[in-house]
Amino acid sequence: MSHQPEDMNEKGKHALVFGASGLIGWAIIDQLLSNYPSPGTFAKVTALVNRPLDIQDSFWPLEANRPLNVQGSPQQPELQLVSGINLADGTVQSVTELLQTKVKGIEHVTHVFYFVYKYEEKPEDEVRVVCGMLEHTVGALNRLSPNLEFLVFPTGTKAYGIHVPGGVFEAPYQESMGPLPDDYQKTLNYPFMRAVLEEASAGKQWTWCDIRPDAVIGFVPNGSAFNLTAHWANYLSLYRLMEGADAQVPFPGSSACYHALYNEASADIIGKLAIWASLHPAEAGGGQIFNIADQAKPESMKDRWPRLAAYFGLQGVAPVEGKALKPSEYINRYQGEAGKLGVKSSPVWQGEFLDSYGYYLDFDRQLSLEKVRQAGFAEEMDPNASWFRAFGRLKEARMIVG
Ligand SMILES: NC(=O)c1ccc[n+]([C@@H]2O[C@H](COP(=O)([O-])OP(=O)(O)OC[C@H]3O[C@@H](n4cnc5c(N)ncnc54)[C@H](OP(=O)(O)O)[C@@H]3O)[C@@H](O)[C@H]2O)c1
Ligand SMILES: *[C@@H]1O[C@H](CO)[C@@H](O)[C@H](O)[C@H]1NC(C)=O
Ligand SMILES: *[C@@H]1O[C@H](CO)[C@@H](O)[C@H](O)[C@H]1NC(C)=O
Ligand SMILES: CC(=O)N[C@H]1CO[C@H](CO)[C@@H](O)[C@@H]1O
Repeated sequence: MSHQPEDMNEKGKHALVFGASGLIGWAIIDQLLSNYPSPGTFAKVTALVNRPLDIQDSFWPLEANRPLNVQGSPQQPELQLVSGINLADGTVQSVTELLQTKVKGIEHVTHVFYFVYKYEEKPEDEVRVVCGMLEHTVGALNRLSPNLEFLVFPTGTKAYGIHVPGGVFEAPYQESMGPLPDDYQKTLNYPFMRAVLEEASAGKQWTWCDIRPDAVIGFVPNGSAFNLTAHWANYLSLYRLMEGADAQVPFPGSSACYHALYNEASADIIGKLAIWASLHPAEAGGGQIFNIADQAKPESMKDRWPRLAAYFGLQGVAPVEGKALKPSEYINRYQGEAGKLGVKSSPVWQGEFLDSYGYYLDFDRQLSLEKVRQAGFAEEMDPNASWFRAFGRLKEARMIVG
């Protein structure tokens, strides 16, 4: 009995998260360190990032990090943070060497969460880069991690053509819908990524699934990600600073977008589903796709915007077409003021693109959650609270005024 702790550590589950500094990857580490789904499920968690990240700047819940207790059941999995995992421009051989050199215990990895994304201007370049990184990674894992049981990766609602003007399918979107018309289908990374995983897992001991959210609500430690939450938080906090308490802030978009139904996913619910799925290979494996959202019930920006504005002490109102500055224009004009108050200047990458969010998604696009519910994952979260949680984290990290 007294040797149990070490043994358990060797035999316990070891989660490896690629893209741990990203919107979703960050939340997977957060959930694992918060002992989801239960204390002791994972013995080790390894967070892999590309650009250097200091553990002090990670905002992960580390205060509870205590040694193993006498029963050998960890209070919190042991965390290993590894920077400099650049998967671009590699080969199976180079990624194998990189992981072998830098990741302690790579041979004991049991669960992989692959949440890497790299934007390229040309879609055909992006398909090549994104698929190359995945292919080299799973090739390396096939050599290094004989105990691998499950791999989770994300796709998105582009698979249902939300970027095609007017939409393609009728909501609620179901996993069985697709493919898109040819011109659009060939610019998607997802089918190519699925093909990579099908081939790499064939005849192997591990299986995989694909989880599919619409817009993700979440937080990243330095605010540089391509993401709507941080963009709107920047906008609303500056607006409050410049226009004062209770000022009216029109929804930055069109009336049709304001009324369109949708259901967003917090990075937290995506993290929970990813972990749940990885622990249920019989129910969730075999390359299945699962839609995910905070709640099955769709809402609209008419429900959401007043609540988001109220968080910043503003009155969110219906759009006033053609009059207001777009969020990124407003931010560019007034950011200097925030700087004077000592707020970190971290403009959201591709803010101009994120402005279009309120203008082009003018049709109902809610996801059906029937399939994931049938598989056995029933958790829901309050989407209003998810936005507030992400705003709170941005405040704590002093990325927005407040
Ligand atoms: N965000 C959404 O609204 C949304 C919606 C639906 C689906 N998705 C899908 O979810 C996936 C992850 O998205 P996300 O929003 O979490 O992405 P993200 O916030 O942009 O994070 C991307 C992650 O990939 C890492 N990365 C970038 N280049 C890398 C490289 N060369 N080598 C290794 N790692 C690299 C980044 O690490 P560094 O920071 O260290 O560079 C970061 O951790 C994407 O496939 C995306 O399509 C996202
Ligand atoms: C934050 O973003 C800057 C600019 O892109 C980058 O140099 C830095 O490495 C990033 N840090 C983290 C922790 O992602
Ligand atoms: C979020 O807040 C809005 C506005 O108060 C409300 O209409 C909506 O029902 C809330 N959503 C949930 C899930 O409570
Ligand atoms: C709503 C929105 O545009 N979200 C973006 C957040 O970031 C990811 C990539 O990291 C984009 O794919 C999403 O479109």
